[in-house]
Amino acid sequence: MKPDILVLGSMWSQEMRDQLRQSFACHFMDAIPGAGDASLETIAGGIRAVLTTGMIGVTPELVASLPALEIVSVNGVGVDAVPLALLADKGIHVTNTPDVLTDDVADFAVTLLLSTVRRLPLLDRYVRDGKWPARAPLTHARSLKGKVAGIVGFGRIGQAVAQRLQGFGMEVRYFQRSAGPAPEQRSSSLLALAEESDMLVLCMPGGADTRHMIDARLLEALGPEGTLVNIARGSVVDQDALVAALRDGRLGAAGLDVFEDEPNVPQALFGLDNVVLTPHVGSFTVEARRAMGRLAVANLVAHFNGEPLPTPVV
Ligand code: 8YV
Repeated sequence: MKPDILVLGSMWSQEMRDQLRQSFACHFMDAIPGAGDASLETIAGGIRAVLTTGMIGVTPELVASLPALEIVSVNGVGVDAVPLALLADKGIHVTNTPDVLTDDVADFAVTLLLSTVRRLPLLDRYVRDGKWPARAPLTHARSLKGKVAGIVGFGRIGQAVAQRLQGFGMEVRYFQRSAGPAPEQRSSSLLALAEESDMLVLCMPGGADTRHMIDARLLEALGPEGTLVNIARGSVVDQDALVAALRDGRLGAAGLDVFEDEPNVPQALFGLDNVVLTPHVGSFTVEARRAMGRLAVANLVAHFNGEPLPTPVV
């Protein structure tokens, strides 16, 4: 008999759904069902695995309602939406999809940085709105070469971003709490990094440990000429402080792919020309999403075959 699995999220392609159905009895739900949801109650007792997205994760309530749960497979590298300690306590495995998305996410971080400093959306609007023939004034953008890029979180993605930015002639420094590679590039503190950097790229994991790590003081240190790029999680930035700093010109510019309450984005950002906004799409390529999906399924298949998990979260 195929194991019963709960598949959360609306982003699964037909290819993925067909592949999943070959090995599992699938119960698809767009989001985590609310308490007392009848459609979950009828199947909850038999669910042995949850396949979920990085953003949806699972809640402690959902875990409590699934007595036969053995494994949670996250289709994403970030596991901040998953109660890891609770799952470990219960002996429930957790897997994610590292590596296969690193290059595309790093490419996107650079795309967002360049779009922000070169103000690509503004220039596109300039042409579409017919301002070019009218010779409407435009101010010069800024270059990357010779500037300091500060990377917060120097894991796989942070290092891939650093490599790319070095290729643009930037000096790279980083900060993370734990020791990392290239100790000579590590700033003594996050505040020091913000003070030393022209552009700050956020690549750290989300979750309680990093919540609001980028606060008003940090933004102030980055300053009116500084640029912030966030491809990590909305939670790592104090969003109200960010909006205020951008609005008042205390922070130069920001490229934001992630937000505190997705898909809701503060209206106050919509009218600002020094901001580029994208809808959490760092890994949103055909190639990365296909590889992520396959790895997320491979983890489930390995578990039910009694084989080692390809990418357990440790
Ligand atoms: C996705 C992500 O948005 O990997 C992550 O942690 O944030 C993204 O790749 C998401 O996980 C897709 O399910």
